Amino acid sequence: MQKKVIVFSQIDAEVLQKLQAQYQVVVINPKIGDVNEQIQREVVDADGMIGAGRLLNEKNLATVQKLKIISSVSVGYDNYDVAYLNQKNIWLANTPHVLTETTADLAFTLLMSAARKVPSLDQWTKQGEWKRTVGTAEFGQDIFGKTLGIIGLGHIGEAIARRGFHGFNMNILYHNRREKLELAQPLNAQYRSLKDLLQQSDFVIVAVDLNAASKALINAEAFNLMQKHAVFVNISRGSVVDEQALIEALQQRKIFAAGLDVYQREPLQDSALFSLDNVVTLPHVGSATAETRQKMSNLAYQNLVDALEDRVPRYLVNEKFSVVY
Ligand code: 8YV
Repeated sequence: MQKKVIVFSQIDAEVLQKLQAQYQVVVINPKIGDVNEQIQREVVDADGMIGAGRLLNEKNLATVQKLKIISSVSVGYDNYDVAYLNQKNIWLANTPHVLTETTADLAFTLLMSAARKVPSLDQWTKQGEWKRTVGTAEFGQDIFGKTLGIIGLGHIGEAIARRGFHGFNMNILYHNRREKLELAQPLNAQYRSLKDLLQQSDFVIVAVDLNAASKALINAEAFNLMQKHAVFVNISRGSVVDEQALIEALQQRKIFAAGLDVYQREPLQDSALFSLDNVVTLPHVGSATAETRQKMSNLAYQNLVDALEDRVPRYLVNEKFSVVY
């Protein structure tokens, strides 16, 4: 009997076609009704699921009978109740490595855009406001040779450090669950406590995964430790930051600017961030290039097929209990 696969978000068209040629495929469509109701209905006799960006837990997976694998087209897996999946013997696979460099590029895009006021000065120019030589109001922050503090030195954090060290001659500080002495020599990366990193960095980039230890890690106290000329960048998960504390720090000019790709609630709507001229807001596009998303979809496809064909997928989250970022 043909196995059943649920596609619960948009995936690469070629991958979708390959799945449709191999399995009975049901695509969850937000336009025809409540997504959770569709998932609850279709998951009963499903063998596998593939997609990203949706909460999957006891609320919509309670009716599963034979679900073997959830293949996430993402490296982060905070959308999934891993303990519940373990309880139901459901594998969870992710797509590490293929998005590392693209996401690090985006982190530096946000760093440079925020440091040099790119969005607000672009609008200022386009609105015809450039009627005089630029002055201190238009000045940004130097980047070359400055101190970059990275919170979370996983694969993405390390790629960010490489860009800072080799590309901008930056002094690299990092805070991580463990010291990475192997990076001390090639990147002159120096471990710091979170407090020291925040106080000593000209630029702070958050690249941790979201878990119980990192939730609201960057709060009002953290922003009070940062320097007034400092630029803050978050490409991890919105809930790692107390967003209201960040808004207040920006409103009170406790830091120079911020560059954000993730938010406590997504999509970002009706936010106080929209009225601020010292924040760059992007719509969770860290891995959003055609080439990278195709690589992620292909990897997620392979993880799914391996599981459905009784092979152990290469990138399992819950079998190895390791975070691969
Ligand atoms: C995903 C991401 O594409 O991989 C991750 O963890 O955050 C992005 O690269 C996004 O989560 C999909 O919704």
